[in-house]
Amino acid sequence: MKYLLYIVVFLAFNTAGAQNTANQLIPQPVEIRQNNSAFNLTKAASVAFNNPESLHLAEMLVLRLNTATGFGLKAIQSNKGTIQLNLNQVPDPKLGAEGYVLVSTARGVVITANKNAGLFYGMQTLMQLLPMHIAGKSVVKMKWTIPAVSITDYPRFAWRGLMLDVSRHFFSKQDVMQYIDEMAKWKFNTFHWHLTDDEGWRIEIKSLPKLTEVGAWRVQRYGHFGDREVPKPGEAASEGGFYTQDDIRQVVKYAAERNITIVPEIDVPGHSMAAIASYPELSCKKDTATRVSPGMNFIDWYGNNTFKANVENALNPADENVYVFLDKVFTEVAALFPGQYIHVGGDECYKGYWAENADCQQLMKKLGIRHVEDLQGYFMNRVEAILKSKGKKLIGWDEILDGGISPEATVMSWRGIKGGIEAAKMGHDVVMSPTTFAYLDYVQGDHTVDPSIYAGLRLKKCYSFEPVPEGVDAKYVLGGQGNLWTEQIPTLRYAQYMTFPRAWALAEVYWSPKESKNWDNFIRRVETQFERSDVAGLNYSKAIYDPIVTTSLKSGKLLVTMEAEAPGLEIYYTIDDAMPDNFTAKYSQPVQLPNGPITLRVIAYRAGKPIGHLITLKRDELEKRETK
Ligand code: TNX
Repeated sequence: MKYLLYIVVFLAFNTAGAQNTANQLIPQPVEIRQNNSAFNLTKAASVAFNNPESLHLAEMLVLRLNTATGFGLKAIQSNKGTIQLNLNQVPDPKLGAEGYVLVSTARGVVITANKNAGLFYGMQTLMQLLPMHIAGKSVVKMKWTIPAVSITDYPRFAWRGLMLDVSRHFFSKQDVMQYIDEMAKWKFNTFHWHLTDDEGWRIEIKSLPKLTEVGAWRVQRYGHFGDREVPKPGEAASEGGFYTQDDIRQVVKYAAERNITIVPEIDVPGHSMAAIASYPELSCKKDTATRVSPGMNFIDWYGNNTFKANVENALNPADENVYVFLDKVFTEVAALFPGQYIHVGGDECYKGYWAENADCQQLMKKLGIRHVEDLQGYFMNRVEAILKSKGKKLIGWDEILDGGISPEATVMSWRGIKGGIEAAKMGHDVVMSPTTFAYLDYVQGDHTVDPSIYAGLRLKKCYSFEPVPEGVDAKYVLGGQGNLWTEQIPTLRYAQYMTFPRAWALAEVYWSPKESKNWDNFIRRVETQFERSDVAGLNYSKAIYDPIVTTSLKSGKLLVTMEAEAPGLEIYYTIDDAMPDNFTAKYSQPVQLPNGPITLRVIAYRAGKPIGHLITLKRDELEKRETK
């Protein structure tokens, strides 16, 4: 009883101080005007759609509204309803295929669009306009108020993607659908599904059963991915999984209902150890002892994009059987995915085994190729011909430019934006997903707090991304993507942590007008989305509350700078081996570290309460991060 009273008091307080959700939207709409009233959703409301084609959308909306409100609302086909989903009879050219207009008044909400995709995005905005409890999974008794607004909204780019790597770690069909669901909420429309790599082949190919009988499974290993012990001879492979073709069809349909096109990736000719473990004859050495990599270290990196693979993981470009194999693979892949693109990888292919192979040498002679690197061009052109014969367009990582590729090929720029610039200047369509702004596997906070990986990428850096580089004709930039490689990501919940909030920054970069970009405004909205995510049970990183500690050398002394991405933080620190709190030194300007075996301890506070992680850095670590 006392508990109930508490809830009632809490809710009364909560509605009185209801937040203005119109200021919280991500991505920021093109145009939003707020009027001085509000709509109150009650159980007397109806959800109506004017065109039978939109029935599934109305049903989806009703399901989501009913879950949290318990109102039992129904979807009806009608021109009148409290919440109205209307397809335009005469298309509004400004809105294109994905835009929408949302008008809420005291009487109700009307969403209009040219196509279902636009209605769907209007619905996502509506969900964000409702109080955050709408994202919950059980019924809450409260006042469901929507501020009165007029929104006109449409995307800046047609390609707004996220990539999920399901090879390094396998994610179940349910996980993938949940990931797709989250993407849709932030108006992403392209799901790049990285289905094959050295660590597992994840898509059933009926004409090549060993790809999943063998290639989907690796020996069980624990611990840091990349340092794991190699498979022992005869050791059983029990870890992994794959999607049946029925699974794939189900995911494709689920995505399509959420306006998401799936771009499947079959990564060739490199990154192919799982395929070679299944069919060793596809490689140069044809080593029948080849196993799916369990996350072992088999590549020596020399920097500057040069490396050596100590285990062969590339298909043999001189073997006609390889193209027969690829034809079978792409026949089945093309039939499963209705989208126009198939991603063929092309990245990080080690060609040392090609150079030693007599057939490859002969092929090079025949083609007049001097450098083995250029054999990749030959291979990619053969792959493109296969895709064309299936009615599909080729997209690949920026390495597909090496050795020449037809102008119709689309280039995904990952090694910075250089490849994208070069490709666009050659007249290729490009998708921008550079490591420098869009690699969601990189560490978002301090690498002594968050699990360390190749590099770091802060939220603010993601948000600062401009996908159309100076001097590039915007018409060649289809859009951009965030890439979630999963070497270090074993679960969906951790995948969410790595994806958000950075994917919100990218969602806004790819959707909202360039002119409306405003970090201070964005970071405030991120914090309101944190609250909504807590209600929804969505995981995200709070690295914006962790101090960013950088150092430099000044007259032989180490100077330490501390800042944080979230607004309104106070940073407290110690250098005397005491635990910091809001009574120890408060950071206001760069601190010169005295000599000696010093450890810096830092934590941020807001409104008198600690927030974020305690960061502990010894002198040698501080020296290492010296930026100059
Ligand atoms: C490079 S990006 C790769 C991936 C790794 C990633 C890690 C790309 C085309 N290839 O195989 O997972 O770096 O950040």
